[in-house]
Amino acid sequence: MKILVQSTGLDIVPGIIAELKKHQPDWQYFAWPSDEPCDYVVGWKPPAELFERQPKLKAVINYGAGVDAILAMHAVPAHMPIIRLEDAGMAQQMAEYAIYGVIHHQRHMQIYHAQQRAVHWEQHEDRGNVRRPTVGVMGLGEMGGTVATKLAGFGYSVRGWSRSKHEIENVLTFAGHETLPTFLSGCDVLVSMLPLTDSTKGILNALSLAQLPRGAFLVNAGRGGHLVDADVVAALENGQLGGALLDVFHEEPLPKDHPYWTHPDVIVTPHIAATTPIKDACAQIVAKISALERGEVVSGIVDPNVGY
Ligand code: NDP
Ligand code: OXD
Repeated sequence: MKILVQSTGLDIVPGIIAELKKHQPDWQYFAWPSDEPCDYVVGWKPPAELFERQPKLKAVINYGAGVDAILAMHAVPAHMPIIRLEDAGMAQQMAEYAIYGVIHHQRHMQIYHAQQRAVHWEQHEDRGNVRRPTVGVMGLGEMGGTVATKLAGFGYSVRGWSRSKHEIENVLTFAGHETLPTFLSGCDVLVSMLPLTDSTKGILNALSLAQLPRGAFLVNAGRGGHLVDADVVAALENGQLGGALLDVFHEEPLPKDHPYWTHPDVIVTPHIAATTPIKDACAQIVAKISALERGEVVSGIVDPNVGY
């Protein structure tokens, strides 16, 4: 078996090859660019040239959970399956990221950080009336499903929204676009873990943000394209949004003059909500390729028509 490993932007190819070898020392590995005809490519944003130079490929393994970038490039031939990573150690990180956002909002951490900078001591906890926020999770797949379950386990009142109906213990679930206003109306904290598709692009805009309770907090770890940035900034300015924890952006790195950088109620992180852990990812990649070679059906096959 010959595996081609490619990456755009990050120098992770040697590490991936070393890790794959630990699982399957008998397979042969090639770093892109290579014209050695390979059976599978493990890649992140592979260019069209790769597919022109690799006529024997049977499938592409996307080295990540999100497939919006690979689909937008239109480089993968239509007949070739794209298989994505499922969880692979990312969902737990996502849950940690979401819980951080919820606690930041619930426990007034933005105020206390500002107070510390001003050397000012003042308590804002309302001890007589402790109310935990209701958290809404958009997207109930590998990431969102875990996030919702862990938040519910932590004692939060949790609601979730997805395309098809999900049953998750202790989570109030909603499905479909017609339920979006009802779902949003109960979310003191909104956590988005959606994939970026034609249906979800710009989904968080002036109209949908207005359906949240006033002062709601937004956590976005899906993709920047879910937000209409001007509407988010306006909602922060007029108090409809109480703050935001943002990990993903239309343009990455986030341009230096973007208002998110300096807004007092926004925390910016550089697309680190969940990074792909090489060990888990490579174990999953080897398992998927081995299953494909045995003629088995594998999970995580992307449907290009729906975009995830
Ligand atoms: P999944 O495919 O497992 O889950 C996607 C979820 O979104 C599903 O529940 C799906 O509904 C729902 N969904 C899709 N389209 C719609 C729609 N139009 N309306 C309502 N719900 C919809 O993906 P993952 O959970 O693995 O990953 C989600 C995204 O998280 C990735 O695509 C990526 O963008 C992002 N991500 C970000 C990272 C970061 O570090 N910031 C790291 C990893 C991922 P249904 O269940 O009905 O199909
Ligand atoms: C992913 C990501 O999609 O890192 O895996 O965002």
